[in-house]
Amino acid sequence: LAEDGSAGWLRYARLEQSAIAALSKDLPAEVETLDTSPVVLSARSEAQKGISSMLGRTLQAAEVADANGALVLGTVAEVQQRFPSWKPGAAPQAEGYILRTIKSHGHSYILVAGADPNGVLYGTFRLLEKIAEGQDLARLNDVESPAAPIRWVDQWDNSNGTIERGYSGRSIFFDNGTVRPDLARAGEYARLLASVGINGADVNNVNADLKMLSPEMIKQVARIADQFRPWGVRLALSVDVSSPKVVGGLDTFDPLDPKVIAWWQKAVDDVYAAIPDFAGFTVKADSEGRAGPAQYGRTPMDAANVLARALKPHGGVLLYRAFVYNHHADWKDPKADRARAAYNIFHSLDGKFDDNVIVQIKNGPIDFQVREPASPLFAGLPKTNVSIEVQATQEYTGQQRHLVFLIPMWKQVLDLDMRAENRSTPVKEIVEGKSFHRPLGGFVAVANVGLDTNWLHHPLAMANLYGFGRLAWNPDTSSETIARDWTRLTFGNNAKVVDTVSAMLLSSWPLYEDYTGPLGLGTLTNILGPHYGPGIESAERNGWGQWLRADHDGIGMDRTVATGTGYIGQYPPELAAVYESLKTCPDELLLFMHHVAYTYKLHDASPYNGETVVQWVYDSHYKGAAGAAKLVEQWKSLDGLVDQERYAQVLALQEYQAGHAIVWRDAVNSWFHKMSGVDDAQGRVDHF
Ligand code: GCW
Repeated sequence: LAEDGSAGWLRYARLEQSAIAALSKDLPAEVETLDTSPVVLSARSEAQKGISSMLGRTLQAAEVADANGALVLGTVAEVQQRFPSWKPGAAPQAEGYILRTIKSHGHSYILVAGADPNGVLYGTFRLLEKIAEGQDLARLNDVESPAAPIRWVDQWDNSNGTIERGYSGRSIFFDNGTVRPDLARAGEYARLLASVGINGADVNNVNADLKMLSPEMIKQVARIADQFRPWGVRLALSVDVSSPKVVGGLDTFDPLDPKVIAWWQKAVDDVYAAIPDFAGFTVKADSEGRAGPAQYGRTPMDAANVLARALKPHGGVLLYRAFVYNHHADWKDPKADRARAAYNIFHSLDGKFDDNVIVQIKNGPIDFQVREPASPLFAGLPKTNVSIEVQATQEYTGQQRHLVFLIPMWKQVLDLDMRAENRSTPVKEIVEGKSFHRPLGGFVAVANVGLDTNWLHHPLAMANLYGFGRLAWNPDTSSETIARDWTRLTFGNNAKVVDTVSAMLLSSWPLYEDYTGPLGLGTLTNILGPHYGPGIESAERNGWGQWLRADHDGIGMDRTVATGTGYIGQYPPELAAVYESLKTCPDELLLFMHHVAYTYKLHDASPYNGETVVQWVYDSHYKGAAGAAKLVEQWKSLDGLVDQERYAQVLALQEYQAGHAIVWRDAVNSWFHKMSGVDDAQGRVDHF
């Protein structure tokens, strides 16, 4: 059987006969829809599609089901009205749902009761997932609510149809300066997003087309919103803060100028006239050459609030990115430090942003490297709404030509306890709004799917998009659960397939780190070129601030308060103390936080076992490359258990990755050998 991956994880593959028989006794023959909103009608058609495909059974739509049971879709209030004796118990929060099986006259009614239409849709997808996994339907009893209201993807699509940092073909939204005529893929994308609870999508590059807010463009992007609407996904746009000048023809875009304020108000009103459920704007300003309020001596707060006030009456939000830094930094200045930038700029503005502004913070303080500490800004804005931005598109992590399952990386940041106010404040609870009682907040992933049939090029890369949705819904979900659930939906329930693919996924980030950038040093990709492949020296002696600070004696950025850039002092005191001291700083972040000799000894405990920095680099690179070779063997063990098309695609990619891992290994090891002059204790690196 050939499969092209176009369905993503929504394959609804036919179940084994035994599973079909077991499920069928509890699955009614009819579906009754208590609500006629487009989102609930999507839920109904999805249920019909999924059940017919997985079980080979027709689910009849009925206005009022007969007495033989039904799948019932509606809001909690509607379901209660339909079954007055049903007691919902704990109520779901906004967009949440209840899944419950009740018996009436010996027949099963499966209730999907949403807090609202989106909740009904999410509950239906969850039910279908349970069916796909062959779970018992007789005693459904789930109450689920999302962790936070903002659960968005960003696309970095340009209106000419290219995608910045996209590795899977051209834009599904734009072509040739405008929205493409055929938007079928946009609707399919929204369906995939909805299936994991994602409720917003910003469709254009944060390096925004200056004309995005022109009337013609708004008319066009409204067509994308039409595709999203039945799936409860709201459209958002990235806008450039110079729009009042570029689109509006004003002589200024100073956010405090009354003409500018009035222009934004009108522009936003026009957007809502075309797109009534518009979600809001994302703003990148004063960053990497983009225009910004700094030009007029204004702050991000000034700009954010003006846009937010225009959006507010319509229920829109403004996501202002904290990715603001100087990319012409002076590498000769030992105190210069790009990692400090976001906190330096935003912390003093805490409490001054309007309540529909969300400051969007990248997971780490630099830029989506293979390992970074959590941005200190997460703990630095207790009176501001914040969201975390992660990157599902693998810019620095192999560009979907290497397998890197990013969920464990994101979880490491989400789970990190910042110890703000000397109490438990894990990043996930900060962005959920729990830690500081914020009304808004959440999760954003740069996704960058493209026109490639399978969306993300590497068939296994879709696990990152799926997993992002799962984490945004509930960041406590384990990486193992996500890996296994995604594999079962994507490749079926065969135990060997599920075990093998999830093991591959779970090992992939650590082994990629092993053969690329060690000990918190950054990915070591060529940052001046495509951000792909080894380019160790490219980090040094330029304005971009991703410095390794390597010389012949030692390596690493000294970010301590005592002798370095002072970056560590941006963390709350308890966490700062952990990073400041070489004794307690975790080795995986050692070279991010400290400058040490190549012969500096790592901690005694496993996996470092008291090795020197340079020997660790040699060993981990051999280990990582061996791990990449093992992925090939693991995948080969599935020959015959996975359809031919995807089997062949993944095999080719894993073989390529195994080869490229050797290129990486040798480039990094020879560079360290040359820099340090220290030989490999095992004599492997002497051939350079
Ligand atoms: O990671 C860097 C990318 C840029 C990107 C920027 C950002 C959209 O290399 O391509 O620009 O981050 O996040 O704004």
